[in-house]
Order: sequence, then structure tokens, then C-alpha cells
Amino acid sequence: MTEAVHTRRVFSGIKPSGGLTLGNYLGAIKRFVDMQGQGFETVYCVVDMHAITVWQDPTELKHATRELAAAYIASGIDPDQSILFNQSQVSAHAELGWIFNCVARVGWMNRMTQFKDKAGSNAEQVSLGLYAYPSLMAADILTYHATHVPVGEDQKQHVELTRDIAAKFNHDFKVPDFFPQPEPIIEGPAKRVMNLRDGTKKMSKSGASDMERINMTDSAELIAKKLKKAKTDPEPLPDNLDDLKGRPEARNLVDIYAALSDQTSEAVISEYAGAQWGRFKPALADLAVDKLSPISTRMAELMDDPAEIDRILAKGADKAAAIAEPILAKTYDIVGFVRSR
Ligand code: AQP
Repeated sequence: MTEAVHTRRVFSGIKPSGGLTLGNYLGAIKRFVDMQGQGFETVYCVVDMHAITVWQDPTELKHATRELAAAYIASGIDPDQSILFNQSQVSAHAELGWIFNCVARVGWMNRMTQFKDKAGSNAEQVSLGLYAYPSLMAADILTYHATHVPVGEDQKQHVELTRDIAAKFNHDFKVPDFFPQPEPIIEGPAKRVMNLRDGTKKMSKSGASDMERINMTDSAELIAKKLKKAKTDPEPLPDNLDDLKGRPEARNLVDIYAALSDQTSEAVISEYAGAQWGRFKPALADLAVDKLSPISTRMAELMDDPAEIDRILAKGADKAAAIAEPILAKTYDIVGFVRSR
């Protein structure tokens, strides 16, 4: 139903909450690039309002916002082909987010595993925004009536909650199909890139040690060093993926290789069957440097002209608002808000 009624539109975003990691690149940005020109309208966002759900230094937040915009562009997002902007410049996100706070149920929020992971044992002290994050994320997606949402596996539950919010709104206000049921698009070998020091944990921007992640701005030497020191085990690579069960660090490096080289993990394991780490890790480091260095070089060039990045974001925000505002106005009308001007 959603596809027939709504334009095929992709929405996704990334928080400017620190330097981008290889996980953000493979799980998100690279796939955003792949979806351009594939019969979708593509809307990509720097979700700065999500970033402040945990403390951000204001100067660093501005820097990280521009740097993330630079990473999108350097990776291949074309601001003329896709809409590229930062969330706080389009007020419809916050406005629809409030309505969704009144649609979503507390019990739904209590089930969000990412909140539990991020709040840990400190749940009483974290911001209310961190708790309500999935409701704002639903607004990000639905204020564009987006139908497809490319994300890493960690965000699947939030897209499912978005579907629940859309369905409840449509049902409560008797507007079938007003909000679409967006599809999470979670595919490829890098759905969940893991920490280089502990293959059972996700690679994150905010992880404690820099050695556990690859940052998009790391030098070639640092990328090679981190991959060389990545935790592995003494066994060589097997000839099939099943035999990597129980070897999370080994599986992670194979998946990273596959995602960087646009192959399946099966193809990588058959190419490197029997290889020792002394052969696989340097090959992976060469591949990672080959793919990431041109992006970080281009990012640095773009960051030399922050005013140009700001112009691109402003233009994108105008285009985004042109889609979002009529949808928000219709939503206000459905909810029963009087708008006298
Ligand atoms: N390790 C990962 N593997 C695959 N995909 C990932 N993503 C993040 N980490 C991985 C995907 O990147 C997109 C943007 O994520 P985000 O920055 O908005 O939020 P996050 O998932 O909380 O990312 P981080 O790096 O863990 O940030 P911090 O440490 O600040 O909380 C999403 O599509 C996500 O799936």
C-alpha cells in the first residue's frame, strides 16, 4: 500500500556526535551513495538535534556538523541529486516530534534496547531527549513521508517503532495511509561493524579507546596500525563462513573486507581460505587505505571552505522544508490545531 500511495523516498541521517567511524561509513554513508539515482528521491540529514541528547561542546558540534556534511559529499553524495542538510534548520522535525511524543506510548520507549545500552545503569541521570530519541527519529522519517530508510542493524528497532507510530496516528485520526509504513533497508556484509578490540561490541564514535575504531579522518599509517593491532585469534581463516562461528573478531575483519571491496563475505573467505593473519591483515589495511584515503583527502579540502559547506546545507534545508512543511501543515490540520495565518 505504502509504495502505491507514496513517492519512493529515502530518508536517513547520522549524528554529528564525534568523528565518523568505518561503521558509519560502511553501515550508512556508502549505502546512501548506492541508493542515489536508483529511482528514489534521496534525503540525507546531519541529525544535530539527536546529537545533543548527550552533551556536545557547542564549538565541536558545529565542527562535527560541517565535517559530517563534508564526509557525505566526499563519499559521493551529490547535493544536486540528493537533499543534504542539517536537521535543526528544518523546524518540522521538532514540531512533528512533539506530536509523536503524544502518539508513542511510554511502554514502547521502555523496550528500546539502544536506550538501555546508552543509559546503562545511569538511566535516572540521562536526558529526557535520549529517552524520546526514537520519537524524533520517527518524525525525521515521516515528515518526508519517506518509504525507505537505509540504516545499520542497530537502528532496526527504531524504524520498527516509526512504523508503529505511523500506524497508530493513521488509526487514531482515521487517516489510513496518511503516514507511510517505511521499510528499513539493512543489507550487505557491514550491517554491524564491530569494535576492533572486542568483536562482540559495535564500533562506535563514542567508544572509550581510539584503537577500537577506524575514523574517517585517520591517516593511512594509523589505519594500517589499528588493523594490524586488531584483536584476532591464532587460527588461520577457514574455507567457509560457518567455521567463523564463535570467532567474532575474525568474522568482523572478513565482513569489513567484503564491504570495502563490494564482495560477499563468502567470496572473501574462499579467496583467503587457509590464510594466516600475517597475510590477511596487510591486505585488509591496503584495501582500507585505498578506499578511505581519497575520502579523507577530499573531506579536508572541503573543510578548508566551511562557508561553502554552510551554503550547501542552507540550500538543502530549503529543499527539505519545501517537502516537510506541507506534510506538517496537513498533520496539524488532522490533529485539530487551528492555524489562523
Ligand atoms: N558499527 C556500525 N556498523 C554498521 N552501521 C553503523 N552505524 C553506526 N555504527 C555502525 C550506522 O550509522 C548510522 C548513523 O548512526 P548514528 O551516528 O546516528 O548513531 P549510532 O548508531 O549511535 O552511531 P555511533 O557511531 O554508535 O554513535 P555514538 O557513539 O555517538 O552513539 C546508522 O544508520 C547506524 O545504524
